Amino acid sequence: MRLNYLVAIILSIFYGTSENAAGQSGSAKPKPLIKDMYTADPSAHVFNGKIYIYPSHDVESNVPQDDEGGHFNMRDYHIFSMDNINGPAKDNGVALDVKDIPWAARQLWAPDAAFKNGTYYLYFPVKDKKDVFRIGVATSKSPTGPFKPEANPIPGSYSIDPAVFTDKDGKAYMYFGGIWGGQLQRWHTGKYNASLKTDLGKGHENQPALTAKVARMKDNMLVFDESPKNVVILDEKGKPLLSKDADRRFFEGAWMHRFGDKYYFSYSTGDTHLLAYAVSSSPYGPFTYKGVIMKPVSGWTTHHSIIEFKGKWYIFYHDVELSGKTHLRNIKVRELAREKDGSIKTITP
Ligand code: FUB
Repeated sequence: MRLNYLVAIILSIFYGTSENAAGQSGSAKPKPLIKDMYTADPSAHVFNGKIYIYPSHDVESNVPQDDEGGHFNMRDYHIFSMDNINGPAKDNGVALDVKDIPWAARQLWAPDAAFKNGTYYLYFPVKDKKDVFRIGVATSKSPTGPFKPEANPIPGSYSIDPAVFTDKDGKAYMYFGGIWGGQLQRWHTGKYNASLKTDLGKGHENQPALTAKVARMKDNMLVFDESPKNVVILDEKGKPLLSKDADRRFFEGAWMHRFGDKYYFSYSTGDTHLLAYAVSSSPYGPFTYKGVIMKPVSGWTTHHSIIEFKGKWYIFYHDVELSGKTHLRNIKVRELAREKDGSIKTITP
């Protein structure tokens, strides 16, 4: 028996069918990328030919589960790097701690990152001292930090889940927002209303759904260059999705990628647990709903990012394989497949 064949058999006894570190090849199921801590909401980027993952760092803090997500009580970020999609994912230590953000109080939720003019930017949602989610920014000369936060949140920012997309012309846009615990509904009239706990409530089911927001960033990447605008998603008849359309309307976890000359806005439908997408010829939309990227994973939340790496497309996401608990998640990656027309094939995790 040849030696490499023998090695393959031994490996398959330990690891199942032949697969890489991320568990992607053949019929193998993707495996958690990180096993020694809980990680979620992975925003992946390719910087200098390497993959960097900016996830939430889930911890057990014994806060009971509620509709506002109090049980997601995260305190710091670790950034992971991978030389290739097969891993391993290297932990680069604490990149930012809530205690070092002067205006922040609690709950460091899903972050994202960007690079411009020799500086890396880490964008993060966190509740301020009045328990209102704002979006902050921190800078570093290294993609893995440590990051130094600005003294105040981004002026005019609110809600959660920033995703910063830089277009081919160098213009960068922040997509953000999340309903329920993400507080987007509280800003519905432009003024904060703490009594709106989840969606807009009864009577709004037949109204256009709340939308994510988008704002172009100034060249310094620290502030918005315009007032945030609505990311409108239309149905097949050209009508905005309605609040009651829970299988298709935006909930949280925005992501933007460009494929050819089209802009793909993808997001979580929250309480219906789908990752869905909509397409436009402008980064501002309006977007037309196209379908489901991923069916529900184990755990309540579903949150993703999409990158191109060495000519292939990948989706980073999370589930709760390691813990079985909604607030203690683990990130994974798998390849994203498309039809010839660019539409995304639905993944059943
Ligand atoms: O991780 C906390 C929150 O859960 C995120 O901000 C949401 O997108 C959801 O994944």
